[in-house]
Amino acid sequence: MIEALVITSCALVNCNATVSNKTNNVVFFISKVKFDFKDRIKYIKKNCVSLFGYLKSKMTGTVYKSTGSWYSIKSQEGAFYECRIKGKFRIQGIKSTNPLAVGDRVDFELETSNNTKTGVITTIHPRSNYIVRKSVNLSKQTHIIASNIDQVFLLVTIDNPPTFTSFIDRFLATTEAYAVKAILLFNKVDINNESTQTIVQELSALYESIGYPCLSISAKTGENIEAVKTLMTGKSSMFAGHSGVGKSTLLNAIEPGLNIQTKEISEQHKQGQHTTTFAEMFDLSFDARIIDTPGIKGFGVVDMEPAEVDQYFPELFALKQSCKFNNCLHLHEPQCAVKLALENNQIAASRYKSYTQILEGDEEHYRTDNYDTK
Ligand SMILES: Nc1nc2c(ncn2[C@@H]2O[C@H](COP(=O)(O)OP(=O)(O)OP(=O)(O)O)[C@@H](O)[C@H]2O)c(=O)[nH]1
Ligand SMILES: [Mg+2]
Ligand SMILES: [Zn+2]
Repeated sequence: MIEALVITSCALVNCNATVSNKTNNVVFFISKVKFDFKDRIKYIKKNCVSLFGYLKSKMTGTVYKSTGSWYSIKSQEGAFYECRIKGKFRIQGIKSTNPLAVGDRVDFELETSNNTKTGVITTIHPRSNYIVRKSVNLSKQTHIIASNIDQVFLLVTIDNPPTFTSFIDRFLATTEAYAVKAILLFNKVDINNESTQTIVQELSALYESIGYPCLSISAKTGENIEAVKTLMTGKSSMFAGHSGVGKSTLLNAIEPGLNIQTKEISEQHKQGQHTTTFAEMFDLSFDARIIDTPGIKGFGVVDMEPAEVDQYFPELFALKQSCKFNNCLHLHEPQCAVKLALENNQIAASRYKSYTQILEGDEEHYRTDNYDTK
């Protein structure tokens, strides 16, 4: 008889059957077991095979793509698996049309049927942040565009298609609310004329002054693409913006091997054609991850109380402490520092207008607005 130290799992010692049910809590301990040599080898073999088989089938990964009920998940080891959610799967506190979003970290278990390995997602890890879009139609449903991102690039074009300040401001208010860093990329500068170039300059000056970095780029000619790559390095980013602003074209310019589908904007409507239909994450060759997203039409702001909206307009919020009333909404209150700054052209009329539109829940008219950077 030999006294041996065997590393095993308590669940395995008791009964193998319990392991498959008890998915999460494998407790390791070192037990003193007395065996003769042969039994010991058998015991170790049997238990190690089951233990490693069990551990192997339980994996952690990141959602790279979601197409309806299937999710492409990249495991920590770098392999892709098609996975689905079994049964009811709800995340507390979020009512969204999609329970899982690109960027989510999940645990999943592998199953083999008909010689193909697919996964069943069992757990979602807490999100560090996420970007939500609320539909502006009657349903008012919310959709999580992406999660666990370091920064979002909002692509803006002036008239091919037009991106208005009300849309930009709604988007930026959401990034503020969800604590995601935002950068503005004014794309298609190669086709700017004098007047659209002036608008780009004015908008850049405005948003830079508030604290949002701005870059003028051309995905077509490559202008400033290296600068975008520098900002992306070492980070997980997302490209957002209306359909047709050039999100996928920019991604192809950054990483030509990807060959993502792009399409001309419609001549007649000057709108994109919703070419990208699912958000998808890509690993790039220079230590960066990017999520390409479908074009956003309207952008409803999610669940903001009137009293908190000014928190998501940094330059307005900075003035709030000088307002006479500490619960000032900056509408008709006396001695309001925001209104005073507006009269003195210290804050932009377009920003104040976007603020009041959000405050009043006006989600119908903001898309028809024109540029007004004064
Ligand atoms: N002139 C010019 N055209 C560009 C530029 N970037 C993109 N485009 C064109 O704009 C059109 C739309 O580009 P996409 O990359 O498909 O736009 P998208 O933002 O991915 O659109 P969705 O997938 O529908 O959301 C294509 O015809 C591109 O060639 C640019 O910098 N300059
Ligand atoms: Mg696209
Ligand atoms: Zn005020």
